[in-house]
Amino acid sequence: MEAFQEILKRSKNIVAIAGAGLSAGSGIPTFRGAGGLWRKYDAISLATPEAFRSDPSLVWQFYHYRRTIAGQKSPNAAHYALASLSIPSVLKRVAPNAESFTLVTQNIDGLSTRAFREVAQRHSLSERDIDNLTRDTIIEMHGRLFDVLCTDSSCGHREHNTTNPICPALAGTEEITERHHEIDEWPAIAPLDLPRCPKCDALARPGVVWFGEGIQRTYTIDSVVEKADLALVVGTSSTVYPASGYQSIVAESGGNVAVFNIDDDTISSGRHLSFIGKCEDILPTALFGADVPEHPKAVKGDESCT
Ligand code: BV8
Ligand code: ZN
Repeated sequence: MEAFQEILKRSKNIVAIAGAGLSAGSGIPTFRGAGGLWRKYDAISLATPEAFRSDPSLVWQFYHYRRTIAGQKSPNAAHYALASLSIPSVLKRVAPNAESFTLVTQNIDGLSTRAFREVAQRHSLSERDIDNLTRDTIIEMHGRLFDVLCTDSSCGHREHNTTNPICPALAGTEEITERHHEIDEWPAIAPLDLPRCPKCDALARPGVVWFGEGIQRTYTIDSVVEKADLALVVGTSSTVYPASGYQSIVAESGGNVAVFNIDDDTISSGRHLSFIGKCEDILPTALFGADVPEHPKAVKGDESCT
């Protein structure tokens, strides 16, 4: 812990690379964890353009299920700890030499952005500052669960829509999903009854990045990673590219890498510090030592989906 705080004190450009483990403490299943989606549903096969083309009803039920869960959950202490680093005055306190902090998250649940908005409001930042800091310090590289995107590329309308169910035909299907793991028992919803683009009425899709699709803001991320001298790798199995490659870019450029994970099997060699345990328990202390900022709304560990 001392070694980490020494490194924090002299770091200039900090990047946090987060995965499903960051939201596990909020009760959102990870892809691999015991109750994780990966086992129940082969997310790779469902999270692809091919799957959506061949069965949009199935894929929309998969994302409706995840929208329903994410809509019921709240950020945990790890979300708030990272969100606090997006506040310049707080970053200065934690890392006095830091010029920048950027969170690059693989999560599409929106909990990091929600945590930041709350922290920023408590620091009485203006709405405009909150929007600018959110844009500049939080990168949702795999898109957002509550974004919907028109499938007609000539229209390309994208909007943030947290309505649940997003269309009447999906109502209640989350129950079915919960009970029946056998995919073929999900109702076949006609494409005309699935979410449609409010602009051109074409079929709409979840605003997330599917396997085989380019990630969001790739050039911004590359420039952040290239200049970073400290990477915080939080709750990720580092199995999906390009996200899993960023920490070695930081290490290869002489930077430090600190890993926060319940498993120590994600630890690779080199200039690494590793903190094994629940990130919602360890990260706030590692960053703030004894004076962890209070976050009244942070969910306590009993919701965990580790
Ligand atoms: C692309 C959104 C090209 C959708 C997701 C090179 C080599 C091999 C393969 C590839 C390669 N380059 C590209 C590929 C293909 C592919 C890939 O990486 N495949 C893998 C399977 C090998 N990559 C892509 O397709 C990427 N796109 O390459 O496009 C291109 C380029 C330009 C232009 C056009 C095309 C895009 C990949 C993005 C896919 N979308 N999500 C959705 O969510 O439905 S990926 C999704 O899975 C997540 O976002 C995340 O990235 C990944 C899951 O990983 P984790 O988040 O780490 O979760 P996991 O459950 O695995 O692990 C949780 C960890 O937390 C564990 O370690 C656990 O121990 C820990 N944990 C649990 N609880 C806690 C905890 N830790 C701390 N505290 C706790 N409480
Ligand atoms: Zn459209």
